[in-house]
Parts: sequence; C-alpha cells; structure tokens
Amino acid sequence: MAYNTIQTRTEGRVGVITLNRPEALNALCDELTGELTEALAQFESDDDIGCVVLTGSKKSFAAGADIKELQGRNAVDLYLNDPFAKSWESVARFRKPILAAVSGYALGGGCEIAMMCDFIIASDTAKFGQPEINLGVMPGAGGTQRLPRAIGKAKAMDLCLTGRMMDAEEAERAGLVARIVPADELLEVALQAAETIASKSLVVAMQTKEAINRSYEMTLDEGIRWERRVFQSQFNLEDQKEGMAAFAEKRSPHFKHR
Ligand code: DAK
Repeated sequence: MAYNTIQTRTEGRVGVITLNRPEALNALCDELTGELTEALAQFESDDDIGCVVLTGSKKSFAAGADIKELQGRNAVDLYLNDPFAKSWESVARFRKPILAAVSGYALGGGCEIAMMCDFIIASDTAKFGQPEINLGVMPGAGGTQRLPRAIGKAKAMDLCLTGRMMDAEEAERAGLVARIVPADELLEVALQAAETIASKSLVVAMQTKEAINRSYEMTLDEGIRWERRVFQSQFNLEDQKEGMAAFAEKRSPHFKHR
C-alpha cells in the first residue's frame, strides 16, 4: 500500500510503520494520522503479523500535532467532529503488541502517541515533552492522564506546566521508556524485541497486553480475579499444550496462535 506520510513494511511477523514527514519533523497532520490508522487496521487484520514497531526519523519521532493545521480549528468544530478521537486513538486501541522506537523529538502529540504504544525503546538522543502550554493549550490526547501514570505526578506536572523537554536518561529513570540504546542501533534493537514478541503465541501476547492495560482500569482485587480467569482459559489453547510439551521435551515451541 502506498502512503504519502508514512512508510510500511514487514520483517517476518513484524510490521514496521515509519512516520515520514521530514519537512515537518513528522508533525501529526490529518493525512498522517489517517494513514497511520489505515496501516494499523491492515496489520491488525493480517494473521501473519504478531507485533508492530512504530518509529520516526533519527531527528524526530514526531514533533506533535501539526500546529499549522491546528491553529485554524475552533472549539465547536473540535467538539462536534472530535477528529482526533477517530484517528489518534487507533494506536491505543490496537490489539496486538506495538512498540514505539523513539529517536529525537517526541513532543506533544508525539509523546502522547508513543505513550499509547505498549512500551517505548528510546535512542540516547530522544527528547520527550508536553510543550502544549507554550501554545496556549494543554495536552489533549492523553498527556495529562498517561504521563502521570507513567512517571508520577511531580514530573508530569513539571513537564506539562513548564513545557520543558526531558532527555532519554531522565525518561528512563522516570519509567517512561523501557530501554535506551545508541541511536544507530535503535531500529535493530526494536526489531529484535518485536521479533521476540511475535514469536510467542499471539493469543497469549494479546491477552497479556490486555491484562496489563486492565490494571490501570480496575481495582487490584478485580484485576487479579480477571487475570486468573484469563489464565485459566489459556489452558484451552493449543499453544499452552505446545509450550509446556516443548519445555518437557527440551525443544523450541512451535506456536500456532490458537
Ligand atoms: N507542527 C507543524 N510544523 C512543525 C511542528 C509542528 N508540531 N514542529 C516542527 N514543525 C516544522 C517547523 O515549522 C519547520 O517548518 P519550516 O519552517 O521549515 O517550514 C520544520 O518543522 C523544522 O522545524 P524547526 O525549524 O522548528 O526545527 P528546530 O530543530 O529548530 O526545532 C523543535 C525543533 C521540535 C524544537 C521545534 O520545531 C518545535 O518546537 N516544534 C513544535 C513542538 C510542539 O510544540 N509540539 C506540540 C504541538 S501541539 C488534540 C489532541 C492532541 C493535540 C491537539 C489536539 N485534540 C484531541 C483536539 C496535540 C497537540 C500538540 O501536539
């Protein structure tokens, strides 16, 4: 499929989506978020894909929503049409595992989209921030909600109120990113992680992702009860029989994703 603002490819069971608007540091214009939504839908419905990597360029993962497009919008238009809900949230709603491989700027909506992914692998050049306050608005795609859950109230307040950027080391210390790697190795490491995930049972990987995400929505008691029910149901999977048999027979498992 040919896109104007993103590129897609597959590497084995991994789908790679590269944001590609270098002239605007991958600012998230409507066309880009529309294409991203379409690409995610394709990968979600493709049985041969077990994990997706979302990445940008060396200089910028995404420098936020496209400010030049945004500036003409008004509150009634945004409220009635709620344009971003349909496209941006396709990342948060994506059911298969999805990693963000972030190099350079992940600002505003760029940081928010990275946080919608299951985890972030950052290059040592990555810079995260929610600078919307400099534009006279606040984060609008989850920044005030996902950021404090990821890094705690103090740092989330600091970033959202001052608009300052946080480098990769600070982001890792704060718990926003899972790993930091040298910029030249970012894609390779992200692909390795994605290939590892894609080699597991897709059903179990999706249920694991769902369970961890549910932990943000449920009490501990309800979450643990829900986890147990899903765990029990996994003993109906061919992949559970195969995984445990393979261990006992000292061989690698061959999962069928059922
Ligand atoms: N939008 C549009 N163009 C952008 C852009 C952006 N966010 N960021 C950079 N560009 C463009 C620049 O205008 C410039 O274009 P030309 O002037 O060459 O035509 C080109 O990319 C290169 O940028 P710079 O010349 O500025 O490059 P520098 O290296 O000097 O600076 C920078 C890099 C990342 C520090 C700087 O570009 C910058 O501060 N960019 C803006 C970062 C920012 O404020 N991001 C937050 C955007 S607001 C919503 C939900 C969510 C949102 C909105 C609504 N709803 C639910 C309704 C999200 C809002 C945001 O993300």
